[in-house]
Amino acid sequence: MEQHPAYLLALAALLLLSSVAFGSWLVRRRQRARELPPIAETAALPEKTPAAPEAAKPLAAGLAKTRGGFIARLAGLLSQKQIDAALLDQIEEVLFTADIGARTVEKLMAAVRARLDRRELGDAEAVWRAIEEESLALCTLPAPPIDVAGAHPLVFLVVGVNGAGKTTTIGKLAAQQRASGKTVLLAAGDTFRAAATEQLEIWGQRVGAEVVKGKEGGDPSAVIFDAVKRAQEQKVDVVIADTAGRLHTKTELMDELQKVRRVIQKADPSAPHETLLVLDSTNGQNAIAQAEIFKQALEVTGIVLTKLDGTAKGGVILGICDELKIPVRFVGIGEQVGDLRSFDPAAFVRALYER
Ligand SMILES: Nc1nc2c(ncn2[C@@H]2O[C@H](COP(=O)(O)OP(=O)(O)OP(=O)(O)O)[C@@H](O)[C@H]2O)c(=O)[nH]1
Ligand SMILES: [Mg+2]
Repeated sequence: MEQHPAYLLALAALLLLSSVAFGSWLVRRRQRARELPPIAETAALPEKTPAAPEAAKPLAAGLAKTRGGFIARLAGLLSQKQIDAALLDQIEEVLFTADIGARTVEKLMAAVRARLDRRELGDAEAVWRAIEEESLALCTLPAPPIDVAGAHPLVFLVVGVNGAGKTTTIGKLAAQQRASGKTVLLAAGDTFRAAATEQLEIWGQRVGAEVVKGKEGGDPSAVIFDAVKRAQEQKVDVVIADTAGRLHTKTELMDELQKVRRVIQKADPSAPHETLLVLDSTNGQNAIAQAEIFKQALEVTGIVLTKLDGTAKGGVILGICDELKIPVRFVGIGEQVGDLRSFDPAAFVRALYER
């Protein structure tokens, strides 16, 4: 019985000590909270980590089908040493099968024949190099670099028929811009096709870019105008606008795209800074015919040639450069985020003809 008071005393002392410790901890915590500035001032939304384009596959790998197609057939022909008229005809035939286009093939062959006449090409190897050089000459067009730093925001308008690869290209392009430290706003200007906006939103989330969207069936010009205005207010570096690839008629589509351009110019008279026409390389010569229609309606400043990985007729790029005289800006060589390459004519031709 005598031990009870001592036990109780110890317990009371323990309680007292812990409440003092808890009290001083509370006081310290309050003091620390007072020293910190309010959350709103410090906790700016974290910049989303730029989505680094996935491990880049070599350009030559993306061109494997074309290299295995007409390029392999050319190499087969040129493995023979004898250069005569028959061989030149055979070369011409192979080039015709590559979707390069008749006029462009004729131009290319005329240049090769002229060199042969001047006795500049002594053997098959020299003929091969001549074809390569003439190909490079065909796709080297004056193309001032895209001035990402010059315009605020830089506005890309992306056009092309349905399924050409516009939205995918926008996603890849946005990823490139984010990886180089730019902020990007995407404009969901394809209000015609159900699910087009969702597709763009998935890309937006993936690469860390906000998407400005309107109502389904709404006016695409209004959506893109809003996006440019918002980018101006929020000092966003780059706006990339998606558009419909199909309306009820082709004329309607061209009218709509022309209106989009006019309305963008109300937000920024210098925009759009780049109007990119997306062409599907698997459409071959049809891609060139499509491009002519867009070119008549709009001031197209650059071509994006997609799905080069899916065709053996990558020679279409030579026809596109030669017929349209619009610089190819990018090529798509797959469905992954890293599968968009800036078009460098020399690197491209080297990857194509490399043996
Ligand atoms: N293999 C391959 N597929 C591609 C490439 N670019 C786009 N695609 C595919 O092509 C299909 C159509 O691409 P989209 O980006 O939806 O085409 P779109 O022009 O936006 O089509 P609409 O919205 O219908 O006008 C998708 O399945 C893409 O993954 C490419 O470079 N290579
Ligand atoms: Mg689309």
